[in-house]
Amino acid sequence: MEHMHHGGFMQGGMHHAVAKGVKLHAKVDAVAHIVTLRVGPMNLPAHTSHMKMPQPPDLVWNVPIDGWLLAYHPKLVDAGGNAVPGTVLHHVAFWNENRADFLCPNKEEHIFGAGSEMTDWAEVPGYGYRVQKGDKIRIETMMYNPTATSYDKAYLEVQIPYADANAGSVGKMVQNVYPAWMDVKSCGDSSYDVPAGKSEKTGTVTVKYDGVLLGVGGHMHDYGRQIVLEDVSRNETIATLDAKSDAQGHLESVPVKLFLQEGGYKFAKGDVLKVSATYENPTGKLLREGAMGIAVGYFAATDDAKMAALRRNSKAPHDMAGMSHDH
Ligand SMILES: [Cu+2]
Repeated sequence: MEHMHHGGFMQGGMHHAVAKGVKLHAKVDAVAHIVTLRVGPMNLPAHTSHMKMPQPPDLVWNVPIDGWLLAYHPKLVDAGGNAVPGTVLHHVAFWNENRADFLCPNKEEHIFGAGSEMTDWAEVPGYGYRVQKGDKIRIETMMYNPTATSYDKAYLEVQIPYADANAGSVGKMVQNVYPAWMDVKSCGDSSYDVPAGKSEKTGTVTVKYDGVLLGVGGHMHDYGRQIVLEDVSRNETIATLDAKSDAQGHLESVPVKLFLQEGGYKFAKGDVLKVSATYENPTGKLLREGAMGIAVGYFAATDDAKMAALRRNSKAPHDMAGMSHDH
């Protein structure tokens, strides 16, 4: 069977050599309640594009706890524990193979992602992502090295604080959240071509559950300028996020807007959300698959029991995304 590129968040249509010897190592600190995932070792020669770089294979983390994942803190280190700059991470994406996305059920639930900007997913006090022991989290990592320095035996480390469901009162206080990826490509593959100059791309997605959006950030690539999220059904702008870039237009960060004080931004089943991404590409050339435009937030459902329907058995095929990537 043709093995497609899964949820297609970032790897659609790309061919890479597979890096040898890259393993996933998971360490659980049951006292501090922190899981540390480590992907490596990876050799990253200077001046190597993501197409030329042999890439780590997809790795699967078997969740060893019943509870909630509360935050994701990514960093890059070498074998001696010294920091390696985030610029060599093209992206990393975590997918729960046991659950479908609540906005785009054709995709798996995409529980964490980061690029060169090394987005830190901070804890939202009182909320967490529910996992069950044995859940399979697939980790897709893509590296590159645009710098003049080669890195030998680099590791991607992600620290994940968690709460234990079986630890009495603590667990009972955590409310379930679901990652909300609102993409200008709607429920398709996220990458698209960005033309020279200023351009805008827009997509819509329909909310299928009542609930609240607790906050929203964004994911864009270089030359990304702005993400706007609107609730078309209510004729309201939910958030306007202006990206921060360096003088060359390389993306540094996209701000996060929180709605916690208002108790979240209310979504009703049937609401149509519109996402727009603006790019200003100064290279004078069309950049093939160079862009993404995604508003990323946390959603809490009014009736959480309904979200159980998104669970899939562990035999869920990788190609559930139903997207046609060319190989
Ligand atoms: Cu991306």
